[in-house]
Amino acid sequence: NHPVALSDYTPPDYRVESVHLTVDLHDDVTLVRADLSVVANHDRTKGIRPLVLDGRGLVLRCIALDGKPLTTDEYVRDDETLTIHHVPEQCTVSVSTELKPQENTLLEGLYRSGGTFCTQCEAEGFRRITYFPDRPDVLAAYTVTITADRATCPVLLANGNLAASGDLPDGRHYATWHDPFPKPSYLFALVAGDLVKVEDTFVTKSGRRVALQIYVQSHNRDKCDHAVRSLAEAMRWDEEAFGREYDLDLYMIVAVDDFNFGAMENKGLNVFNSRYVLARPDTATDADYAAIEGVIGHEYFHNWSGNRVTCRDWFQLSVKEGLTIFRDQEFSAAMGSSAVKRIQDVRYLRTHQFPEDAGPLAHPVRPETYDAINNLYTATVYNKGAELIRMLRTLVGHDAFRRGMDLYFDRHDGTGATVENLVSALAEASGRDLTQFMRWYREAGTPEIHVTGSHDADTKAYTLTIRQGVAGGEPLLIPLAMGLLDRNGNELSVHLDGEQAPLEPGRALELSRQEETFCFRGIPEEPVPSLFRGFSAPVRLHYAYTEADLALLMGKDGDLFNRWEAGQRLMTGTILQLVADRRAGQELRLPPALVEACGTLLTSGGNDRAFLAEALTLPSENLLGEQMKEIEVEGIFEARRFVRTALARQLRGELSALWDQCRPTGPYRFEPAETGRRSLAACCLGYLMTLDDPSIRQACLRQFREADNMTDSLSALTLLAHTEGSEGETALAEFHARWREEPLVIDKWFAIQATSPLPDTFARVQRLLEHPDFTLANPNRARSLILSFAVNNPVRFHDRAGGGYRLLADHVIKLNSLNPMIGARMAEPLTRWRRHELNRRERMKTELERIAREPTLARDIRDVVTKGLA
Ligand code: BAL
Ligand code: ZN
Repeated sequence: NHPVALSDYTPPDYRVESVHLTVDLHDDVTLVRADLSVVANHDRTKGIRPLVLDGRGLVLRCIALDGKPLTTDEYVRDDETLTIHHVPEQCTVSVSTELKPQENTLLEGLYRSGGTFCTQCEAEGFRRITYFPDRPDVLAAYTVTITADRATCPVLLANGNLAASGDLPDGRHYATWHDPFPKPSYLFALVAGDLVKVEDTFVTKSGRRVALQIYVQSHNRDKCDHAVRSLAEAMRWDEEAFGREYDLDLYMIVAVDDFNFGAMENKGLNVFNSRYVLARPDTATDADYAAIEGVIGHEYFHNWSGNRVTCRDWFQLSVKEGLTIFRDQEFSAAMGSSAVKRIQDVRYLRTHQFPEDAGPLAHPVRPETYDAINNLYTATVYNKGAELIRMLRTLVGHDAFRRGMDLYFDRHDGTGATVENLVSALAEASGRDLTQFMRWYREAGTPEIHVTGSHDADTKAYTLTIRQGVAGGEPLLIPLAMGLLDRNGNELSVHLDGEQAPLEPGRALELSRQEETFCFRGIPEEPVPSLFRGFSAPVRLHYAYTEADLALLMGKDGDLFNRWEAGQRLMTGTILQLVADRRAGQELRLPPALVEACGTLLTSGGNDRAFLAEALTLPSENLLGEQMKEIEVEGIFEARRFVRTALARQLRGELSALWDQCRPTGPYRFEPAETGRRSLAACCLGYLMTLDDPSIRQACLRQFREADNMTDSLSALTLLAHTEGSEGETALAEFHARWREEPLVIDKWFAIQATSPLPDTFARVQRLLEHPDFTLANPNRARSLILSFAVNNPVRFHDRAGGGYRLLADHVIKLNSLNPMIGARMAEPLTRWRRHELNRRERMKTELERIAREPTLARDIRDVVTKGLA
């Protein structure tokens, strides 16, 4: 029954009104009994349809209909379903199954992480716990009783509110939880273990008290403050920005070490990958703190955009994920620098989503078909999906957007929504016809926007001609936020020919045709256009900026995002030219324009240090590669390194002075001014470390040893470990010895080594795979070593001998039986083979073919490999 097609969607034949679940947890065999109140949801005068329940890998003990056990000739079972042919209009179906969570390495369904029983049900994990119509449009009220050994599992949690608890014979105990909000099975959660609780209280805007509880292993008790604070901030922000209030008396978060996703928004009981909960200044970096704030916010915001209003089917995944990413982006922007947040989000989109959209795994934000649902949790559905919401807000305006969101939440509360439902609510609230916008949800691919400008000195008219090239040919509706600068960098009034008044600030032009022109009047001289301000649409812009144009925009554009963007264009153009020069055997020279522009940033770039750090950061090797039809791995690496070193040589004085100004003045605080200071310090030190100066290396080693926080310590360690010299080995050994008991810190230790540009990195990665701290069973650890190497170290992963490809394929094969969801993610880099030169192409493809030949390939991996080879 694969692939699944959106066009095949039909409403469920049976609804489930309520579920009573009893889960008896044991070290060997866990027993699950589910009593489902089932109601027919089809016209039975036209025939009685069978009740089909989903189930995978289950041991069935017994099944009964209204209390009467069914004999084996009354139902049919295969690997994925259990079908009962004769079902009354309304009945209770009782199913008993046996599980062995301790043997579940998939980390889907019920499993154990470090002794804690926990669940992950999105997308299709619930069917690994019991037989059930496991689809998001079957919403039921759940009552869950958990029984377990009191000594090993003193804490028993499920969704909703605690209804009862008490002792049982033989040292066991129980807890019964009731969740009054009907929910799909993917939001079910259960946790049982020996955990401690860190608590706070939040009073909602209507005055209700909500207990906020974070459950962790006792040794992590001192790493929860930031998560609790982030949760309270997210709750307040959602009340203010979206008018959304929390609806239960209790909000629980449990941190577990073994988790496929980042976190999961189960109603009232989020289960989190511990990396998005645990933080102490000495164990977590600023980036970790920010990610925790963002992910805690994300899961919280799902309470409305995901839980109260879920998705009707998995094709509509973006109605909860794209929308919730947009909401968490806005939250994080409000907590810190919004321009820097936007820069980071766009960099993420370009690094992860643009290549996906240009390769064999490309799919629309709302796909028409899928093979393996786990592979739909993509940068396209999430991050491009968020861009679509952002464009909708730009098109309808902030006020109408807010009214539209209110309408959407009110209208679809307690149900599963579609993309049409979401866009219709915004259309109704704004009075706009958004039909054309729906194309964004249907088409894969990144639109290419070609812009030319022409100025008529006599009429003082300036004309922009804009052509959109998009897969499928039909034009998209695209908001173009823009401005015009004169040659001194002053903002010109943007007055469209034929309009009464200039364009209001914040209003975007709208592109809706294949080619169109916009004529502006009263423009005395050829201006410099600032296009797609704030990255107002997820497109690739083609405009022939000169170096002088870019320098002007970098220094003067009123839009901070486009100031950064201009710098990135200048850097990218410079590096790609050097790649070509290197290929042609020419001596590499750094053009003065870039030195001057960076020098200006260093000396008079303003007080926003976080922004300055972003502006001074060269585009990554991966982003540079994306600009080339055929990626020149070594050329990019060498040219980028040349630019970095040459800039450091020519601007050494300025870099040292700024680094000095960025020294810490007090204990660690996670606040915008301080994170900005630290990131600028790391940026300056990064340049200075390219100078191969023993005194700078010693200063870096001192920073590594003496910093009171992980941010400064780790930035120094990374630079030392990525530079020739004995200090790197010394620091790595000290770091491991100090942090051996902290898994999240040891993940960093692995990742730093995996991403080193030094020539011995492949051999080191091979050694690290044998390290006693390495395990493939823990997704964070597997990602920190293997994916970091494959994704974030192009020059070593793509070594011409092909060892990196073999290593990756070997581990995909190992994960095939252990954890195919993670295995599928690991196979993805190999699917990009078409972008490389012949030798690499062949070797990458050979490894994909080797995986494909595995006799029993899990669906998740087969899906990626098949698409990668197609
Ligand atoms: N729903 C899966 C995890 C997340 O996006 O929050
Ligand atoms: Zn989400």
